[in-house]
Amino acid sequence: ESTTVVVIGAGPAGLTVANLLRRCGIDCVVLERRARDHVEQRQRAGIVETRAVRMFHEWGLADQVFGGIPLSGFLEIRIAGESHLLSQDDGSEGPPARLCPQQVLVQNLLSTYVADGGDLRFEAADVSLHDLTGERATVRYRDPSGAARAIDCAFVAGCDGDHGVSRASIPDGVLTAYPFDHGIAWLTVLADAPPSVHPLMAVSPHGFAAHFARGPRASRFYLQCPPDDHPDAWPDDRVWSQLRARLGDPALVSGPITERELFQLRSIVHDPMDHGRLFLVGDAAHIVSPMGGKGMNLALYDAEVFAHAVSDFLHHNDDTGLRSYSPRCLRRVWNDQEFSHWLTQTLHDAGDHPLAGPFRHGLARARLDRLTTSPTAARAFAELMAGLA
Ligand code: RFL
Repeated sequence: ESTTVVVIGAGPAGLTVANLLRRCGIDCVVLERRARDHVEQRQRAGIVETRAVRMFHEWGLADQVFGGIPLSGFLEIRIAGESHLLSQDDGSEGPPARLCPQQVLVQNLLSTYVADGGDLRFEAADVSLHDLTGERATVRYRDPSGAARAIDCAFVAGCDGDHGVSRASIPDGVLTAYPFDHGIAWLTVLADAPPSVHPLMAVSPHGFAAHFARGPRASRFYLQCPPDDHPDAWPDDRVWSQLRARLGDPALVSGPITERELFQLRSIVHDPMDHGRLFLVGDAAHIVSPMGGKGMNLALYDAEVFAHAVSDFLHHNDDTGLRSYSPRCLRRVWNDQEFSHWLTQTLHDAGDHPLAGPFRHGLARARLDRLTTSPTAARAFAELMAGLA
């Protein structure tokens, strides 16, 4: 069997690559390890940044991929109970960012691709990559009946996340990893509770907390906690009382908690993002700490750069895009890492990050003061949030 591009993984990165390639008339096959139900129910990110919204508009896919409503236009930062509204107006023309839960984006990208006749194979086991530096690459896997299959192709898009097989197929010594650990964990709680009016981030002496909408009736909350903490130490009562204290909102409405997880705030960049015929896209190449909501949006960016590069090569015999894929993506990756790191430090140090100490606490308070009083600082922030800087 033969195709032009094999896409490994059907998350936001893989499904965007697949849809954009089809729009360019390029054949591809998507191989996903999990079942369709699992992929469609995975809840994570919630905001599609302005840049990515406009990208889907340009490709004529906006109507198909967006559920949800446009973002309120404001971000709320609450400091010791006092509210500051930051305008998300970045000064540009065109459609703004959208509240769109990741699973809704994934469901819509998936159904658009399949309705368009796209080839997507779930429960593909033991995927392995071969001949990545040869004339053609080969991808082997087992289909759900257990039969061994092989597809040869011109390119492989490695969209299988941080723990996937794609990056692991690159020989040792080719990539350099740049990891960073913030020394902070977040408890993340998904609840059937009314969403916040605006995306809300709160600084308090009890630690950082945040409240984001996940659709019209659900919310995702985050609570800073020590790296060695455990979700079992957070029964419902403690979650809600800590949220009320940290958000400075004694009247916060609670609801059934549907998910409770703890994860470490860490970041990593792998450089370069390609090897021979393999191109890493999204989380397979980089993880961004969640502050600032850049992880999924970077995946969408990489996907577009890759689709353009393959199209230029196949349709115009121009390999510039393929050769510049990694530096072009990495430039944005480091830009977003910097933003996310800056915001992570600021919002934790300004509250009660045990490692921060009084000097960093003072710096963080000064940054927030600047952000909430200088229109120029607020505008630069809005531009970064929008993905336009
Ligand atoms: P994904 O979504 O992990 O998809 C990878 C896909 O590859 C499949 N796969 C394989 N398939 C075949 N063979 C193999 N060997 C395979 N191994 C894996 C997997 O089953 C899966 O379907 O990566 P992708 O597409 O690069 O997308 C990245 C985003 O999912 C990620 O960056 C975001 O979710 C990060 N993130 C957030 N990003 C934002 O932009 N805004 C947010 O608010 C935000 N909140 C979050 C987040 C991540 C979170 N997690 C994971 C801790 C909140 C949370 C809780």
